[in-house]
Amino acid sequence: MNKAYLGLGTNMGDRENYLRQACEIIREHSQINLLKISHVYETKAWGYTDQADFLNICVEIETTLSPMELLEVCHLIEEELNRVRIIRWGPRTIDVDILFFDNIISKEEILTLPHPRIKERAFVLIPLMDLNEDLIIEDRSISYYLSKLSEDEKNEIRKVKINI
Ligand code: X6L
Ligand code: MG
Ligand code: MG
Repeated sequence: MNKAYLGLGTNMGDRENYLRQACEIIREHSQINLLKISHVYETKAWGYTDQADFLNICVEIETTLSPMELLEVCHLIEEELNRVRIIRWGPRTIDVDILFFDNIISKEEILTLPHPRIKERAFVLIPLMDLNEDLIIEDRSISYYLSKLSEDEKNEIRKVKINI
């Protein structure tokens, strides 16, 4: 069994329900065990900022799938939940990203591990910290990267009382 961390984000329609459905697909997958779900955070949009706020979570899983097979499952979840790509970095029903897969470091364009942009994204770092404070990227802990974020960035992240 390999341990992996996924980041999920949604900012269209019934966001809470999309998170639940995505977790249900993960939970029911015969080759994935869903171990832990972070708190749910409401976050201001990054990248393309003129869009609705997101709900973001991270989950910890163990799996017998390979990284590429897990990536296929992530894409299947996005398809199943009717994700349509119109605007780059635009609104989505669900986005499922592989953040870490064991200790694998990969520079492949199709699947870069750890996820290349975790370090500067509070909407990933904060839910990841709920799951495991000891994760390392480029020889530094995620708590280090979190400490480097500005107060403004952290203020754009709000824990909400939703149970997935
Ligand atoms: C300059 C240029 C600065 C690009 C930042 C940041 C681009 C993040 C894309 C960027 C830049 C992204 C989510 C989101 C997206 C999400 C929240 C992305 C991809 N996904 N905002 N924006 N949560 N809050 O899950 O992350 S689009
Ligand atoms: Mg993403
Ligand atoms: Mg993605």
